[in-house]
Amino acid sequence: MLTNQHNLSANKLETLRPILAEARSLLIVMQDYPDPDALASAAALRALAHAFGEARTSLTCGGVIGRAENRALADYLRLPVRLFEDVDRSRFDVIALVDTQPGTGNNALPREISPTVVLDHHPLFPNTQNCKFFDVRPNYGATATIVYEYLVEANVDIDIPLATALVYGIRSDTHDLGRDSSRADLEAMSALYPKANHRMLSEIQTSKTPRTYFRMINSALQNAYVLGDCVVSDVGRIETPDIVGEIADLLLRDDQCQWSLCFGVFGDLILLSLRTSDWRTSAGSVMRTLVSGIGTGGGHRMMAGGQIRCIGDADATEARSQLEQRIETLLCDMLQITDREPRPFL
Ligand SMILES: [Mn+2]
Repeated sequence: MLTNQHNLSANKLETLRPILAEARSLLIVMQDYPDPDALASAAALRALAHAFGEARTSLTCGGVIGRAENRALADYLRLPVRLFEDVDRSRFDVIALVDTQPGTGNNALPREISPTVVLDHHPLFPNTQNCKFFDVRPNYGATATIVYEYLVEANVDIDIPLATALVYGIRSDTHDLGRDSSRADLEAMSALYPKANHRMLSEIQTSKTPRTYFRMINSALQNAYVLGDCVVSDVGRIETPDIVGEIADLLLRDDQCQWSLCFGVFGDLILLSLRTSDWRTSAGSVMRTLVSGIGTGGGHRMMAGGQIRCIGDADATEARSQLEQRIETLLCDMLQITDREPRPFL
């Protein structure tokens, strides 16, 4: 039996309970390219809704589940994730956003639609405050931890697959509790870990991945260059957006740099992923400045993401390199990098 960690006020649960209990149908919307935290949070919210009432539940996203690990997780959970545009949203009486918020630019919910429920751990967006129910805790390392607390407070049984997903979601968003995590994440992990399927955790983490993945890593490394203590790479056109974050994570492991920035082109978007191991400056606030006026973005202290919609052809290298140079100049200004001559990484 899991014990209540007292992080969640009973009041919050009692506000959410009737919303889920009275819902006939629940549409859960994740980010366009859901990560393990989003998948686990959506599965957990579905479990909560099913414990409270009889809502018919659909899980949706605007894109695809990209990374092989994330697909393996969704398969293990038997999560039917549908494309948002294939669902008639007027047929749902409750819409919930998990691990994202209305108007952030990374989910498919049209801006004019206000969801009923928002559960997230990114900084609070202004639109969210107009929603009927929202619980946004930027100090938490994972949305999965927030939803976990609701399950515990409501005494809902957490089965092995769900415990496994929550563990994987928390682990992946916090890099094994080492990055942007809180005491609550540790408490959730401590309670859930013994219940998780450890063989499955290992299988998900080492799932088979197509050869294109290795080509992408190869070109990211070949193209990388160094500005001050920041390593930068443009991976060009990508098949799934998650790769920019993965490459930024990989490049941050360089023992001579405290920052990493990765660009990628997806559809008509230029995606950015920023990571830091420097505690003095927040990656999230740097990212907000980088995309200010030209795109959307944000994040946490050590990791952040952003996106810029291209007016012209995103593949046109000339326009893209101008944009990237503008961003690099801003980055150098903020990080007080004086030597702005790019040096090859390898
Ligand atoms: Mn998350």
